[in-house]
Amino acid sequence: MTLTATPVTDAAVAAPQAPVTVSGRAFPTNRGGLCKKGWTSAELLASPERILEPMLKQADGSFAPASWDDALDLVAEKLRSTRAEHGADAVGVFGGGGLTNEKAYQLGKFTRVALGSSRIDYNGRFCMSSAAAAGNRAFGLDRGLPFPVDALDAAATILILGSNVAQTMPPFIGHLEGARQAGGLIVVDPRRTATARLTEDGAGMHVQPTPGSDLVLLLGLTHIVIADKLADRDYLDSRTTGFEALRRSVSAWWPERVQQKTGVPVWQLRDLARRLAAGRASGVGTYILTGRGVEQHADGTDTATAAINLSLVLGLVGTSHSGYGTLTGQGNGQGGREHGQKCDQLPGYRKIADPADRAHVAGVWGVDPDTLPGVGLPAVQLLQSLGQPGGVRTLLVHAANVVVSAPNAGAVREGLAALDFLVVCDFFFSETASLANVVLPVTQWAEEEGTVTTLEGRVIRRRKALDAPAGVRSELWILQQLAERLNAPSTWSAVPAEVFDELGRATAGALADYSGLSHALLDTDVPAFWPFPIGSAGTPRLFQERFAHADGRAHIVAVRPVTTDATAQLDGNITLVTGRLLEHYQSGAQTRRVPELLTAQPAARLQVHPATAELLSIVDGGWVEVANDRGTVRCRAQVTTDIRLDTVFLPFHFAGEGRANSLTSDATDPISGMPEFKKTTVRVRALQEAGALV
Ligand SMILES: Nc1nc2c(c(=O)[nH]1)N[C@H]1C(S)=C(S)[C@@H](COP(=O)(O)OP(=O)(O)OC[C@H]3O[C@@H](n4cnc5c(=O)[nH]c(N)nc54)[C@H](O)[C@@H]3O)O[C@H]1N2
Ligand SMILES: Nc1nc2c(c(=O)[nH]1)N[C@H]1C(S)=C(S)[C@@H](COP(=O)(O)OP(=O)(O)OC[C@H]3O[C@@H](n4cnc5c(=O)[nH]c(N)nc54)[C@H](O)[C@@H]3O)O[C@H]1N2
Ligand SMILES: [Mo]
Repeated sequence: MTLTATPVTDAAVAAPQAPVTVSGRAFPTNRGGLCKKGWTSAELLASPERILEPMLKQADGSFAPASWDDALDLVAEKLRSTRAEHGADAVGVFGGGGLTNEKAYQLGKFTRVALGSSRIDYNGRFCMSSAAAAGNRAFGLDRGLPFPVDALDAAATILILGSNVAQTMPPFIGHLEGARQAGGLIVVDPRRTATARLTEDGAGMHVQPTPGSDLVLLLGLTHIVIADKLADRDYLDSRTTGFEALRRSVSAWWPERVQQKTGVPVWQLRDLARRLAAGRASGVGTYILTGRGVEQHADGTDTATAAINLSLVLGLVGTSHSGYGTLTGQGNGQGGREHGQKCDQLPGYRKIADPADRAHVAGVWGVDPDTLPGVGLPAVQLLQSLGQPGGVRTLLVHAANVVVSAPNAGAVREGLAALDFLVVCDFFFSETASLANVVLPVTQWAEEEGTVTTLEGRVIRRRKALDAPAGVRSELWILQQLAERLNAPSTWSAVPAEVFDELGRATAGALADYSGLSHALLDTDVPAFWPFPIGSAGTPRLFQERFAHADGRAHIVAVRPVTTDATAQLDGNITLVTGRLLEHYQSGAQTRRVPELLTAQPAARLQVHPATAELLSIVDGGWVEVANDRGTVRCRAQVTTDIRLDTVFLPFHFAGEGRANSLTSDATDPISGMPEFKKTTVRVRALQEAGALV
């Protein structure tokens, strides 16, 4: 039997076996492959750094072990007293897209029912929210890929905007092979990434725009498609609304102007537009996919909308051979965003502000709908409120390491320090857990049952493979114990299959309907694509007949760039792009604890173009300082032609002086609340050694 480990890839299916080894399993999303982090994640189960007992912060700042009863009594007491003194919204919860569907669901319920608080949001706000908002706006529904992932295999043309899948989802690149063979893989990234390299040798095209200029690029492509009569007018007439406004809005984005704003040559724009249309016309298929590179901007929702608009003008979405999708991030990036961790959301994508949705869910929970709180604060604003008057004073963190991963992380650290009480559930003393008053050690993926939902909306079962260490507990058990201590209404199961059944009832009739599913059904070979109401066979391809809006049509929403500032400036400022390395996962809380991965990438390095390096007297391997008004990073330089002259790159996996998020801004997209991780203005200077200016 095999075990697919992953907080990392999408396909996570575990079967009993000890000791745990990790191997790939044949599964459509990963084709039996696993990325490097997957192969080593088993090491974390027995890591010597694992927390094995509840830990309480002492007066001198050190941690001492405590019994579960004492720790939970203390936490319940603080939750009660904060609420009594400052009101229910003074208690906040921060969740994560790595949680199973059961845990994500229970966390949302616990916040609304046991705490009576509206203040819950999660790290998926940093991750999936702009594409989700764009999908909702255009299609009335957000499912990462509205088609099965292996549909990509047959496509002649695949356009990937702002994703480095070769390093962030290595098993996925098998699905790009067909397009590569056809010469039709197009990668849009300001860096020459491992994914961009897949387009070499006739396999396709790498387009290298200035960071943050994708919206203009997409408007320009839409302009060419319409001007060159490549638009699918029948499709636009029968399946969409809003085309006229779009046509007018792109009319000003002629190719030469787009070239000037994006740096992408006119010939490439024209070639790209033609290729997209040809793949569609041939019937073989064209897919447009977006990743964090285009979404993590203050205009991320509009940029994702522009990608959708281009897809609609080409007639791709809801056909049997083409489509648009966004690539999921965390282990349960899709399911984690469906079941109530978002501040405006109830399970199944129900809306907490909608009276009918409130009534349905309150009915399942056995509470009066009027007792449910209203809309809370999205993640960045929630973090900004920590310790502030009227803000959150006691915070529970589940599956996020915000001290490293949140934007403007220095301010987040100050906010956490200003809290009355911080509780973190984790397996390790992450940088965030280290600041807590109480750390509660939880089970890891191989030690628990649960479900996750893949980027294609497919629900899969993860099975327990081995027993957890004696002192750790599952999050469902912890929430049950706290609910009991708080005398919360409703019932609180700690059995994942039971929680899943309740989740099914709470989502019945909703957009993300899981009511026809159960753990038992997921044990069979039934491909469980939601919506999966009782009596259904699931929905691998969405939107074939109609979109999810009341009128059944896709809504084209004309968008335009708000700022188109030049990024390379003469005053020494330069644009910082942040993202990922193959060897590390997210805040690095897990992968920095795997010796093999830490040896491969021990510290942050700043990617700089040789010409920029020469101008700034930076040498390869030399120390540099990257700074702005928010903070300073000191690290070594990596001089490489893979990056544009006007851009530098830092991974965000490191803490301390190498923490990229010391520099990023907590400005957010007005629609999605997504922060601008991918474009930050910084000053770069050479240092003679760690700390000393050249
Ligand atoms: N190794 C590894 N794999 C991971 C993760 C990890 O931490 N490490 N995390 C997982 C998670 S949660 C996520 S969300 C996914 C993310 O997966 P990706 O979206 O593939 O990851 P990123 O590296 O954040 O960004 C992708 C690319 O966007 C480019 N980019 C930056 N700015 C722009 C821009 O303005 N325009 C365009 N077109 N491109 C731009 C960057 O150069 C980068 O190569 O990966 C998942 N897989
Ligand atoms: N500059 C910059 N910043 C970014 C990004 C970027 O591209 N650039 N990307 C953003 C994105 S897309 C994301 S998704 C975020 C992610 O960033 P984080 O939220 O920091 O994600 P992780 O590092 O995975 O942190 C998860 C923590 O929870 C623990 N954990 C894992 N599973 C569980 C569980 O089941 N229960 C509990 N209680 N704990 C668990 C892990 O040990 C770890 O400490 O970072 C965002 N930050
Ligand atoms: Mo993510």
